[in-house]
Amino acid sequence: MTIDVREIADLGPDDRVAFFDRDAGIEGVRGDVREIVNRVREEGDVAVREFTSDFDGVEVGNLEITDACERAYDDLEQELRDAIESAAANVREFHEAQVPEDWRREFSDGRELGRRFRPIDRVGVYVPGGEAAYPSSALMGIIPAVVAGVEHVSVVTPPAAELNPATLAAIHVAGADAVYSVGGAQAVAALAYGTESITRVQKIVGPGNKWVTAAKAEVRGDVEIDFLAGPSEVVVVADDTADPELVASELVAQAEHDPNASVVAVTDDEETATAIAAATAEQAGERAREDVIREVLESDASGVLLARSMSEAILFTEEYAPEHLSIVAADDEAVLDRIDSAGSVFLGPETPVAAGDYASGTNHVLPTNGGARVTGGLSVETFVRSTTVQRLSSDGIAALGETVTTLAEAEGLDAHAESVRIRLATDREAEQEQ
Ligand code: HSO
Ligand code: ZN
Repeated sequence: MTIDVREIADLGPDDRVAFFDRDAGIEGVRGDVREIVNRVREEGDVAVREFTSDFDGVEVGNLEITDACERAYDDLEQELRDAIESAAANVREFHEAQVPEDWRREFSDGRELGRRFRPIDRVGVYVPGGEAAYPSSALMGIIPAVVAGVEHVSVVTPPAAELNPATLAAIHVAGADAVYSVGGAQAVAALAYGTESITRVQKIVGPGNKWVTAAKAEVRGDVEIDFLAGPSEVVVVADDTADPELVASELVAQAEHDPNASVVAVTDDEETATAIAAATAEQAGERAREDVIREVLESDASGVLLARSMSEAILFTEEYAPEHLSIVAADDEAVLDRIDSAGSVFLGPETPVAAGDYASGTNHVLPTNGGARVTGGLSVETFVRSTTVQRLSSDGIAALGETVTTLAEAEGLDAHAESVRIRLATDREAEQEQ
């Protein structure tokens, strides 16, 4: 295959839509998903079993498979077990560093204010199965919840004639409390509303296919969700110092996930652009998942872009708001300084996205389709709620009194105003004297 280098300046409106409105493809299944969700909500386990039989072709006995995860761990080959343990340790360490601390401080004029953080009680984590059965995603979804101190972490993962033992083992290592063999929209509905065997949770997180994502959109409101995560994306920003082979390896790597993945390299150097395009085409042909990769590289939403300057490359990237951003440039920190919207950033030639996908410690469950403009990926904060706490001294309420009463009266809420006046020392003394 050959890959064309396109100039950013020449992109037409349709090209821009392809790059900037990356659709998760969920709209087309919303209707079907609504029916599944409603049936599970009304009929519980009966509906879950029926959909599992229809969609997964499996007659599940016991829905709960928590013990099977431990057995899978015990039976797993040593090398894979060590890799899971060592990735889990790094993910745990990075997320432990995020645990927010309660604080209380004296502000001016007698106001003591602070924040307190407490974990959510019950959360559900969707762990994909089937072709995209990723043990790494089990670690990324479950560990932050466990580190946050969530009391009960439920996991759902699609059934199969033979479940992926590494995924089950990773679920065990990550520390899930209960694991259920159910996938798709029916799994999301079961977590959202509860069934006879599956306890209802307060928040559902984790990536899945479009049925799972559409189901998360459907139950949102009745239950919290993290965000709607679609197919993988990467933007590599490169200057003339970048090694085209390394840049190409990043594009090809994320392209192998899914035919709907989006992979883009953007550079201000024509020679680099041409070399990246050639190396990408060549590497694509050498990978086992060549067909998937080819489909991605042939789509309008992927490719190699030539910018007239690094500024233009940076503006493109900011507008794109990629899930993964790799920066391979002489002054990568200066490039990073000018970009605000990216899920996870990888700096320098020695930092492949795959490191974060698996084992460096950062989370790989990240916002796609421009979600990085408004949110980050899964973290400990996903699983905690904050409470504000305050105490006013008598000076504090005295200093604040007039501001509050004036605003309360402007809103026509005189009981609010009175609740302040009743506390004002002067008023109270005056009353006592009467
Ligand atoms: N790049 C994917 C995560 C993943 N990669 C799992 C390999 N396994 C989405 O961030
Ligand atoms: Zn990946």
